[in-house]
Amino acid sequence: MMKMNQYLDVAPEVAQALAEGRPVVALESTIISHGMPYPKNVETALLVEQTIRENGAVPATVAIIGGRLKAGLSHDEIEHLGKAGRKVAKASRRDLPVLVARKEDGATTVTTTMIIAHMAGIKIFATGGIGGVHRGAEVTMDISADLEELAQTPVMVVCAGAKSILDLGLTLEYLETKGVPVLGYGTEELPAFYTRRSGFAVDYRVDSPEELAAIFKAQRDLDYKGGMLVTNPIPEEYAMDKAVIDAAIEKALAEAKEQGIHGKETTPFLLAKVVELTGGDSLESNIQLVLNNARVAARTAACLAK
Ligand code: PSU
Ligand code: MN
Repeated sequence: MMKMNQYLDVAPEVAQALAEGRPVVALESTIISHGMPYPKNVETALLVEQTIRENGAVPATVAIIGGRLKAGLSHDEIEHLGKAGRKVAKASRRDLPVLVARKEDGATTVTTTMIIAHMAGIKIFATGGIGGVHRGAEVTMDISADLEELAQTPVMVVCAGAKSILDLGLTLEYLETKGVPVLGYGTEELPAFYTRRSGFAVDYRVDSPEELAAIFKAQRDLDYKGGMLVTNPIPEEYAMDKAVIDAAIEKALAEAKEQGIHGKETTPFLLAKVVELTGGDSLESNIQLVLNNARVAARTAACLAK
Protein backbone atom coordinates (compact mmCIF):
# COMPACT_ATOMS: atom_id res chain seq x y z
CA MET A 1 0.00 0.00 0.00
CA MET A 2 1.34 3.39 -1.05
CA LYS A 3 1.85 5.89 1.74
CA MET A 4 -0.56 8.73 1.09
CA ASN A 5 0.24 12.39 1.67
CA GLN A 6 -1.07 13.57 5.05
CA TYR A 7 -3.19 16.30 3.44
CA LEU A 8 -4.75 14.07 0.77
CA ASP A 9 -8.23 12.49 0.93
CA VAL A 10 -8.99 9.97 -1.80
CA ALA A 11 -12.72 9.19 -2.02
CA PRO A 12 -13.42 5.52 -1.10
CA GLU A 13 -14.73 4.61 -4.56
CA VAL A 14 -11.65 6.14 -6.20
CA ALA A 15 -9.26 4.50 -3.73
CA GLN A 16 -10.85 1.11 -4.34
CA ALA A 17 -10.69 1.46 -8.13
CA LEU A 18 -7.00 2.45 -7.91
CA ALA A 19 -6.18 -0.41 -5.55
CA GLU A 20 -7.81 -2.87 -7.98
CA GLY A 21 -6.04 -1.35 -11.01
CA ARG A 22 -9.31 -0.14 -12.53
CA PRO A 23 -9.44 3.04 -14.70
CA VAL A 24 -9.85 6.43 -13.00
CA VAL A 25 -10.05 9.88 -14.62
CA ALA A 26 -9.36 13.11 -12.73
CA LEU A 27 -11.41 16.29 -13.37
CA GLU A 28 -10.63 19.88 -12.39
CA SER A 29 -12.76 22.33 -10.38
CA THR A 30 -11.69 25.79 -11.63
CA ILE A 31 -13.97 25.06 -14.56
CA ILE A 32 -16.80 24.62 -11.99
CA SER A 33 -16.17 27.68 -9.77
CA HIS A 34 -14.67 30.09 -12.33
CA GLY A 35 -15.43 28.69 -15.78
CA MET A 36 -19.21 28.48 -16.00
CA PRO A 37 -22.25 30.15 -14.39
CA TYR A 38 -24.34 28.44 -11.68
CA PRO A 39 -26.29 26.12 -11.98
CA LYS A 40 -24.97 25.05 -15.42
CA ASN A 41 -21.54 24.50 -13.86
CA VAL A 42 -22.88 21.95 -11.36
CA GLU A 43 -25.08 20.22 -13.94
CA THR A 44 -22.08 19.98 -16.27
CA ALA A 45 -19.72 18.68 -13.58
CA LEU A 46 -22.18 15.88 -12.75
CA LEU A 47 -22.79 15.10 -16.42
CA VAL A 48 -19.03 14.86 -17.02
CA GLU A 49 -18.73 12.41 -14.10
CA GLN A 50 -21.60 10.34 -15.55
CA THR A 51 -19.94 10.34 -18.99
CA ILE A 52 -16.70 9.05 -17.44
CA ARG A 53 -18.68 6.21 -15.84
CA GLU A 54 -20.52 5.38 -19.07
CA ASN A 55 -17.15 5.00 -20.74
CA GLY A 56 -15.80 2.54 -18.21
CA ALA A 57 -13.88 4.64 -15.69
CA VAL A 58 -14.38 6.11 -12.21
CA PRO A 59 -14.43 9.95 -12.03
CA ALA A 60 -12.34 11.80 -9.44
CA THR A 61 -13.20 15.49 -9.38
CA VAL A 62 -10.36 17.32 -7.63
CA ALA A 63 -10.56 20.36 -5.31
CA ILE A 64 -9.31 21.71 -1.98
CA ILE A 65 -11.99 21.63 0.71
CA GLY A 66 -11.21 23.09 4.12
CA GLY A 67 -7.50 22.71 3.37
CA ARG A 68 -7.82 19.00 2.44
CA LEU A 69 -6.65 17.93 -1.02
CA LYS A 70 -9.57 15.94 -2.42
CA ALA A 71 -9.44 13.34 -5.17
CA GLY A 72 -13.13 12.55 -5.64
CA LEU A 73 -15.91 14.85 -4.44
CA SER A 74 -19.44 14.23 -3.19
CA HIS A 75 -22.37 15.82 -5.04
CA ASP A 76 -22.75 18.23 -2.11
CA GLU A 77 -19.12 19.33 -2.46
CA ILE A 78 -19.58 19.90 -6.20
CA GLU A 79 -22.75 21.89 -5.48
CA HIS A 80 -20.85 23.98 -2.90
CA LEU A 81 -18.02 24.81 -5.35
CA GLY A 82 -20.50 25.68 -8.09
CA LYS A 83 -22.75 27.81 -5.94
CA ALA A 84 -19.91 29.71 -4.25
CA GLY A 85 -18.42 30.32 -7.71
CA ARG A 86 -15.77 33.02 -7.82
CA LYS A 87 -15.74 33.34 -4.02
CA VAL A 88 -13.72 30.09 -4.06
CA ALA A 89 -10.01 30.79 -4.54
CA LYS A 90 -8.57 29.81 -7.90
CA ALA A 91 -5.75 27.56 -6.78
CA SER A 92 -2.62 27.14 -8.85
CA ARG A 93 0.69 25.65 -7.61
CA ARG A 94 1.81 28.66 -5.55
CA ASP A 95 -1.58 28.90 -3.78
CA LEU A 96 -1.76 25.31 -2.56
CA PRO A 97 0.44 25.52 0.58
CA VAL A 98 -1.36 28.64 1.79
CA LEU A 99 -4.84 27.14 1.34
CA VAL A 100 -3.75 23.94 3.09
CA ALA A 101 -2.25 25.80 6.06
CA ARG A 102 -5.27 28.09 6.38
CA LYS A 103 -7.73 25.20 5.89
CA GLU A 104 -9.49 27.05 3.08
CA ASP A 105 -11.30 25.97 -0.08
CA GLY A 106 -9.72 26.12 -3.52
CA ALA A 107 -10.85 25.39 -7.06
CA THR A 108 -8.03 23.48 -8.75
CA THR A 109 -6.62 24.56 -12.11
CA VAL A 110 -4.99 22.17 -14.57
CA THR A 111 -1.78 22.59 -12.56
CA THR A 112 -3.11 21.68 -9.12
CA THR A 113 -5.42 18.99 -10.50
CA MET A 114 -2.33 17.33 -12.02
CA ILE A 115 -0.45 17.64 -8.71
CA ILE A 116 -3.26 16.10 -6.65
CA ALA A 117 -4.08 13.44 -9.28
CA HIS A 118 -0.44 12.36 -9.26
CA MET A 119 -0.35 12.23 -5.44
CA ALA A 120 -3.39 9.95 -5.54
CA GLY A 121 -1.95 7.74 -8.32
CA ILE A 122 -4.33 8.89 -11.08
CA LYS A 123 -2.70 9.03 -14.52
CA ILE A 124 -5.31 10.64 -16.77
CA PHE A 125 -7.17 13.92 -16.46
CA ALA A 126 -9.88 15.42 -18.69
CA THR A 127 -10.72 19.11 -18.92
CA GLY A 128 -11.82 21.81 -21.39
CA GLY A 129 -8.86 24.05 -22.14
CA ILE A 130 -5.43 24.57 -20.60
CA GLY A 131 -3.65 27.79 -19.71
CA GLY A 132 -0.67 28.80 -21.84
CA VAL A 133 1.46 31.67 -23.07
CA HIS A 134 -0.70 34.81 -23.17
CA ARG A 135 -0.67 37.17 -26.10
CA GLY A 136 1.90 39.87 -25.32
CA ALA A 137 3.82 37.55 -22.96
CA GLU A 138 7.08 38.80 -24.49
CA VAL A 139 6.37 41.94 -22.42
CA THR A 140 4.06 40.79 -19.57
CA MET A 141 5.73 37.39 -18.98
CA ASP A 142 2.22 36.00 -18.37
CA ILE A 143 2.71 32.28 -18.91
CA SER A 144 0.40 29.81 -17.17
CA ALA A 145 1.88 27.49 -14.55
CA ASP A 146 -0.01 24.75 -16.43
CA LEU A 147 2.86 24.51 -18.92
CA GLU A 148 5.49 24.01 -16.21
CA GLU A 149 3.31 21.39 -14.56
CA LEU A 150 2.99 19.46 -17.82
CA ALA A 151 6.80 19.55 -17.93
CA GLN A 152 7.25 17.99 -14.50
CA THR A 153 4.23 15.92 -13.46
CA PRO A 154 3.50 12.56 -15.13
CA VAL A 155 -0.20 12.95 -15.93
CA MET A 156 -1.90 12.84 -19.35
CA VAL A 157 -4.15 15.88 -19.84
CA VAL A 158 -6.94 15.55 -22.40
CA CYS A 159 -8.22 18.95 -23.55
CA ALA A 160 -9.76 20.65 -26.60
CA GLY A 161 -6.59 22.68 -27.24
CA ALA A 162 -6.46 26.22 -25.96
CA LYS A 163 -8.49 29.33 -26.63
CA SER A 164 -6.97 31.97 -28.82
CA ILE A 165 -7.11 34.36 -25.85
CA LEU A 166 -3.59 32.84 -25.75
CA ASP A 167 -0.73 32.97 -28.22
CA LEU A 168 -1.10 29.40 -29.50
CA GLY A 169 2.15 29.46 -31.47
CA LEU A 170 4.21 30.51 -28.44
CA THR A 171 2.35 28.00 -26.25
CA LEU A 172 3.47 25.19 -28.58
CA GLU A 173 7.05 26.54 -28.63
CA TYR A 174 7.11 26.53 -24.83
CA LEU A 175 5.84 22.95 -24.65
CA GLU A 176 8.45 21.89 -27.19
CA THR A 177 11.24 23.47 -25.12
CA LYS A 178 9.95 21.65 -22.04
CA GLY A 179 9.74 18.31 -23.84
CA VAL A 180 5.98 17.88 -23.52
CA PRO A 181 4.48 15.79 -26.35
CA VAL A 182 1.42 17.47 -27.91
CA LEU A 183 -0.78 14.84 -29.54
CA GLY A 184 -3.73 15.55 -31.83
CA TYR A 185 -6.59 13.10 -31.40
CA GLY A 186 -7.75 12.39 -34.95
CA THR A 187 -6.13 15.61 -36.17
CA GLU A 188 -2.81 17.03 -37.39
CA GLU A 189 -3.81 20.50 -36.27
CA LEU A 190 -3.97 21.97 -32.77
CA PRO A 191 -7.66 22.58 -32.01
CA ALA A 192 -8.55 26.05 -30.71
CA PHE A 193 -11.20 25.05 -28.14
CA TYR A 194 -14.36 26.50 -29.77
CA THR A 195 -13.10 25.67 -33.26
CA ARG A 196 -11.48 22.53 -34.64
CA ARG A 197 -8.53 24.28 -36.24
CA SER A 198 -5.88 26.82 -35.25
CA GLY A 199 -3.48 26.77 -38.17
CA PHE A 200 -0.74 25.27 -35.94
CA ALA A 201 0.43 21.67 -36.31
CA VAL A 202 0.52 19.29 -33.35
CA ASP A 203 3.56 17.05 -32.89
CA TYR A 204 1.77 13.80 -33.75
CA ARG A 205 -1.65 12.66 -34.86
CA VAL A 206 -3.03 9.72 -32.84
CA ASP A 207 -6.23 7.94 -33.84
CA SER A 208 -7.13 5.57 -31.01
CA PRO A 209 -7.27 5.39 -27.19
CA GLU A 210 -5.09 2.24 -27.45
CA GLU A 211 -2.29 4.23 -29.04
CA LEU A 212 -2.67 7.12 -26.57
CA ALA A 213 -2.30 4.59 -23.75
CA ALA A 214 0.74 3.00 -25.44
CA ILE A 215 2.48 6.37 -25.80
CA PHE A 216 1.78 7.25 -22.18
CA LYS A 217 3.07 3.85 -21.05
CA ALA A 218 6.26 4.34 -23.09
CA GLN A 219 6.80 7.76 -21.50
CA ARG A 220 6.49 6.19 -18.03
CA ASP A 221 8.73 3.26 -18.94
CA LEU A 222 11.35 5.75 -20.17
CA ASP A 223 11.20 7.33 -16.72
CA TYR A 224 10.50 10.82 -18.08
CA LYS A 225 9.38 13.22 -15.42
CA GLY A 226 6.75 15.20 -17.33
CA GLY A 227 3.27 14.52 -18.65
CA MET A 228 1.67 14.89 -22.06
CA LEU A 229 -1.05 16.88 -23.72
CA VAL A 230 -3.79 15.29 -25.81
CA THR A 231 -5.74 17.80 -27.88
CA ASN A 232 -9.16 16.61 -28.98
CA PRO A 233 -11.15 18.80 -31.38
CA ILE A 234 -14.70 19.86 -30.47
CA PRO A 235 -17.28 17.74 -32.38
CA GLU A 236 -18.08 19.42 -35.72
CA GLU A 237 -21.76 19.98 -34.86
CA TYR A 238 -20.88 22.05 -31.78
CA ALA A 239 -17.96 24.02 -33.26
CA MET A 240 -18.42 27.79 -33.41
CA ASP A 241 -18.01 30.19 -36.28
CA LYS A 242 -14.38 31.34 -36.27
CA ALA A 243 -15.22 34.95 -37.15
CA VAL A 244 -17.74 35.21 -34.29
CA ILE A 245 -15.38 33.78 -31.70
CA ASP A 246 -12.35 35.76 -32.95
CA ALA A 247 -14.32 39.02 -32.70
CA ALA A 248 -15.41 38.20 -29.13
CA ILE A 249 -11.82 37.34 -28.12
CA GLU A 250 -10.45 40.59 -29.61
CA LYS A 251 -13.08 42.57 -27.71
CA ALA A 252 -12.39 40.70 -24.46
CA LEU A 253 -8.64 41.31 -24.80
CA ALA A 254 -9.22 45.03 -25.42
CA GLU A 255 -11.46 45.32 -22.33
CA ALA A 256 -8.96 43.47 -20.16
CA LYS A 257 -6.25 45.91 -21.25
CA GLU A 258 -8.52 48.91 -20.66
CA GLN A 259 -9.42 47.74 -17.15
CA GLY A 260 -5.84 46.82 -16.27
CA ILE A 261 -6.71 43.18 -15.57
CA HIS A 262 -3.61 41.14 -14.77
CA GLY A 263 -2.24 38.10 -12.91
CA LYS A 264 -4.56 35.25 -11.96
CA GLU A 265 -7.63 37.33 -12.88
CA THR A 266 -6.67 37.47 -16.56
CA THR A 267 -7.86 34.03 -17.65
CA PRO A 268 -11.22 34.03 -15.74
CA PHE A 269 -11.90 37.60 -16.91
CA LEU A 270 -11.29 36.77 -20.57
CA LEU A 271 -13.30 33.54 -20.38
CA ALA A 272 -16.29 35.26 -18.74
CA LYS A 273 -16.19 38.13 -21.27
CA VAL A 274 -16.16 35.73 -24.22
CA VAL A 275 -19.19 33.89 -22.81
CA GLU A 276 -20.97 37.21 -22.19
CA LEU A 277 -20.26 38.41 -25.75
CA THR A 278 -21.28 35.19 -27.49
CA GLY A 279 -24.29 34.38 -25.33
CA GLY A 280 -25.34 30.82 -24.55
CA ASP A 281 -23.77 29.43 -27.73
CA SER A 282 -20.24 29.33 -26.40
CA LEU A 283 -21.39 27.82 -23.10
CA GLU A 284 -23.11 24.94 -24.92
CA SER A 285 -19.98 24.39 -27.04
CA ASN A 286 -17.86 24.44 -23.90
CA ILE A 287 -20.03 21.77 -22.24
CA GLN A 288 -19.99 19.54 -25.31
CA LEU A 289 -16.23 19.67 -25.76
CA VAL A 290 -15.65 18.74 -22.12
CA LEU A 291 -17.95 15.72 -22.49
CA ASN A 292 -16.06 14.76 -25.65
CA ASN A 293 -12.76 14.93 -23.74
CA ALA A 294 -14.21 12.90 -20.88
CA ARG A 295 -15.04 10.07 -23.33
CA VAL A 296 -11.53 9.97 -24.81
CA ALA A 297 -9.90 10.15 -21.36
CA ALA A 298 -12.09 7.36 -19.92
CA ARG A 299 -11.42 5.06 -22.89
CA THR A 300 -7.70 5.75 -22.70
CA ALA A 301 -7.69 5.08 -18.95
CA ALA A 302 -9.47 1.77 -19.68
CA CYS A 303 -6.75 0.80 -22.21
CA LEU A 304 -4.02 1.79 -19.79
CA ALA A 305 -5.57 -0.35 -17.03
CA LYS A 306 -5.42 -3.51 -19.21
N1 PSU B 1 -8.87 27.79 -20.15
C1 PSU B 1 -10.14 27.48 -20.45
N2 PSU B 1 -10.99 27.19 -19.44
C2 PSU B 1 -10.59 27.20 -18.13
C3 PSU B 1 -9.23 27.49 -17.84
C4 PSU B 1 -8.41 27.78 -18.86
O1 PSU B 1 -10.51 27.49 -21.60
O2 PSU B 1 -11.40 26.94 -17.23
C5 PSU B 1 -8.76 27.45 -16.41
C6 PSU B 1 -8.07 26.10 -16.12
O3 PSU B 1 -8.33 25.73 -14.79
C7 PSU B 1 -6.62 26.45 -16.31
C8 PSU B 1 -6.57 27.84 -15.74
O4 PSU B 1 -5.73 25.57 -15.65
O5 PSU B 1 -7.77 28.45 -16.18
C9 PSU B 1 -5.36 28.61 -16.20
O6 PSU B 1 -5.27 29.81 -15.51
P1 PSU B 1 -3.95 30.72 -15.63
O7 PSU B 1 -3.92 31.20 -17.06
O8 PSU B 1 -4.16 31.82 -14.65
O9 PSU B 1 -2.80 29.83 -15.29
MN1 MN C 1 -1.13 34.03 -15.69
